[in-house]
Amino acid sequence: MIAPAHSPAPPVIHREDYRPPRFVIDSVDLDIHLDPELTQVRARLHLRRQSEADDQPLRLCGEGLALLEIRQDGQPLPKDQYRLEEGVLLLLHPPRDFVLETLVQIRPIANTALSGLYFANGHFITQCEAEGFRRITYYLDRPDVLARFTATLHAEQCPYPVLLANGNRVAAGQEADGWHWVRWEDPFPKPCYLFALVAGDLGCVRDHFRTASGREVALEIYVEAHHLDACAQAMDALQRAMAWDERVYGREYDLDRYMIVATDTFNMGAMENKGLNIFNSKYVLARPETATDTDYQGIESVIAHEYFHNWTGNRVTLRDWFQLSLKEGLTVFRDQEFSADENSRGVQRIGDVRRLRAAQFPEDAGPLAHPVRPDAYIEINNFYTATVYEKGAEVVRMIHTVLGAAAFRQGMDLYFARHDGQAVTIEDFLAAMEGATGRDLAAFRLWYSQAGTPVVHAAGRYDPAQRRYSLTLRQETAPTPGQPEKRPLPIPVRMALFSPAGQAMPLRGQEEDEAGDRERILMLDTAEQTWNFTEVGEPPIPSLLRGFSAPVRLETGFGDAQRAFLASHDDDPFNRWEAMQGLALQALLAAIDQSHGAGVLPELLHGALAAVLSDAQMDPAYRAELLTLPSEDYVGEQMAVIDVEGIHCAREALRRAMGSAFGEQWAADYESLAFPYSRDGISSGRRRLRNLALAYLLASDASYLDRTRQQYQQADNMTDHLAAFSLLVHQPDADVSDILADFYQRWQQHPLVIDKWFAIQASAPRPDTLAKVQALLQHPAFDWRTPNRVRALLGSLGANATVFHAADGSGYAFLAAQIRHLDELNPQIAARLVTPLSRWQRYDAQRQGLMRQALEDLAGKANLSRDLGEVLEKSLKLA
Ligand code: 0A1
Ligand code: ZN
Repeated sequence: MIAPAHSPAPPVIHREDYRPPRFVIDSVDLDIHLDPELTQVRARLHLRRQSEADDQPLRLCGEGLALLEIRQDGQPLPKDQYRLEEGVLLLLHPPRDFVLETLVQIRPIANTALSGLYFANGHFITQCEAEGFRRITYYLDRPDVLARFTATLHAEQCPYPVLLANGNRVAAGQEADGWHWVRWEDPFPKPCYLFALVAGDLGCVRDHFRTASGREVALEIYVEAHHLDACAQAMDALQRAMAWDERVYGREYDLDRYMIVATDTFNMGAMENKGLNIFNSKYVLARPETATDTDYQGIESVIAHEYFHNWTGNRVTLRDWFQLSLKEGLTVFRDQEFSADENSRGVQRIGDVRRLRAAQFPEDAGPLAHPVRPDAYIEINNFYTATVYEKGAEVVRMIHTVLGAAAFRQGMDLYFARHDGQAVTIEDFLAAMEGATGRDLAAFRLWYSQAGTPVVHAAGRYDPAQRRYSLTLRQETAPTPGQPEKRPLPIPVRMALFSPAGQAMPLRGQEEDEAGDRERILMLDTAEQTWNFTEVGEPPIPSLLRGFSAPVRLETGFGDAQRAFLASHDDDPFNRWEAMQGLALQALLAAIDQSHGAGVLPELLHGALAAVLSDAQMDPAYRAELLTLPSEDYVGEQMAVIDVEGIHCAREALRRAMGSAFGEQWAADYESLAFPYSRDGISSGRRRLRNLALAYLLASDASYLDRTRQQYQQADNMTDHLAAFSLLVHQPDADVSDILADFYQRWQQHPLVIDKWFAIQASAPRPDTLAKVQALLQHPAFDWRTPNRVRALLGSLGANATVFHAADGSGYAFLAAQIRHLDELNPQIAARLVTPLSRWQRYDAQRQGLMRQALEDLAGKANLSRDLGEVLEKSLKLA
């Protein structure tokens, strides 16, 4: 009998084990013959040993490669001079300085993991971050090896007229049998994770940008020919991002050509390959008929994000993958600031914080919690997380806050001056900030190494005799896996004090430098600290953590009276919104607690809503934010044990109550906000508010079903069409099969719209949803190999609280079965889909048992991928 094959536990990579590379690669010359079935990659690497004393073998990474030839300085390498091991090509006695030439074969059509070189929808695409290049050729696949790349691509002219790679197109020609070739040369040394190639039949939208120093840069967006009309937003956003980076950071683009390629088959949002960004088509293609306002917004921010990487990520790159947030946190911060400058700063901040709370806070509180700079990983692809991206951006934002914009810019200038062309660490970034400003950021380093979300408790005391107000802030952070003890962090708390009449008071204390400003940043950097404000004539109402100045949970001990006061008087847009959310949250929690269903609006909430509803001067997008209830997930986050049903019922009841209490205002808004379609921010804000009004009307009055159907039929843009569609499909008991069929019929030629069709059905809070999703797996348009489609169906189901958390565990078992299947095809996406199951500690005992059971069943699977294995192991460890 043959013993069951147990693959050895995959190695854990530790940050502390970092060693500089023994060899550098000066240049890489790739010659690639592209064929979906069998692609041949010839690579010439000029390698040089770093140290005279070193005589260790050379280990090159390589996965799934068939080695056909190997030569050293032009001569075939004898078999006893090298060894092929799992994932490694070992050269036993390499010279100090030599050219290694390998020829390997790969099968792009069989690459369903979408890492390395793959073939999908008739195109060749690469994705090399983090470690995909080793699936293309043998290489030192690590970010601190920077080489000059040349790539010559050969392919059949007919299906693949367009051949792209990084840098400058230097030569091209025809070959026998209808083949052609193009050679690309990238003058900037780069790590291999930034290598890219694309081949296919693509059309191109061209424009240009003149840099501040007067260079013309050709801008090219490559899409399938039928999408050429859908690239305007992407092009416009790119030009605005280029101008912004010059204006705000003094950074110009460096090549003569900037290319963007859109593909329907991509694991992530987009990728910043040098001079040749590859994008999920979701973040490029938009027309008013097919893309919502949210889609347009997403395009603007992802286009900017990838563009900004050219300096923060590419010109200055990473020493090792533990430093991932050096490029990601910084670049998210930059794209958030860009969007804030281009749109409404307040609305942007609210959205950024909402995302942080929805994705990062739960991550930080669960079994997958890790610091912004992790200490260990098994599979780096599992660390492209909300913590590395969004919390990383918050840490950069705090540094920006404490230094001020001008000093921060000096720090950035020094960072680029010192490290252009280098592979560096988060420490180098902080040292540049310190070097340029003379400020000490020692304490801030803890934000990079300590996981978990701090809780800040605030308590105020007013002494009328002394005319003094004392504010005490106390912080604590709960243990996270591997970090039982937590230390106090430096937490900048931006604050103001309001008089009972609603005026921000001058702030005076013992320190001389206080000129009586009306806003201050308190630096809480110990476990507990008290600040005294003097000459305070009346008991003030504090506005704390303005603009969400630190990624913490704030416990104020406020009552609804203070919240209602701030909801009407706070001049900080974020805190005003926060106060409104707090009022609604308290109403929901009270209703859940007393199981009374939130059928009546508490008086203070009623008053606050009425004030916002009657304020016609307010920016409609901001107004919509103030009138939107906290999400079910956010309410759940505030509970010791998440009561899925209770939250849903209470929130629906509150929506109904809000609908009927203000029926006339909603109806008036709905009518008066109907404007001809236009793409500007005011118009999209109006659409948002108008669709919110419709949602409240429909929640409280079933006769609005007809009006909703009418909007669905008559809308001239996807925002309004989809809003109505979603309301109809999410009706708990309406028969909407005609609408579902109609929508599919209309949009079947548009994959991005069909993704919405899948997603909205899978997020319906209806008892028949699981059966529906089960059936949709068999739908001809469902495709396991297209990540957007899989996310639309299975990602949405996992986020659909009442269905996924059905008390009988059917949602858990279903999702686990699908993940098991997906892991065979695309481990990265499979591992990501586990997230909702990993949060089992937050539910009641029965659900906990069922969720763990689903995780354990998955963990017992044969041939688990490293990606899924790591996530399951960590999810189950925390017993
Ligand atoms: N660096 C890209 C995101 C990205 C990360 C990993 C990928 O494959 C594993 C692909 C893209 C960004 O931040 O935009
Ligand atoms: Zn990024």
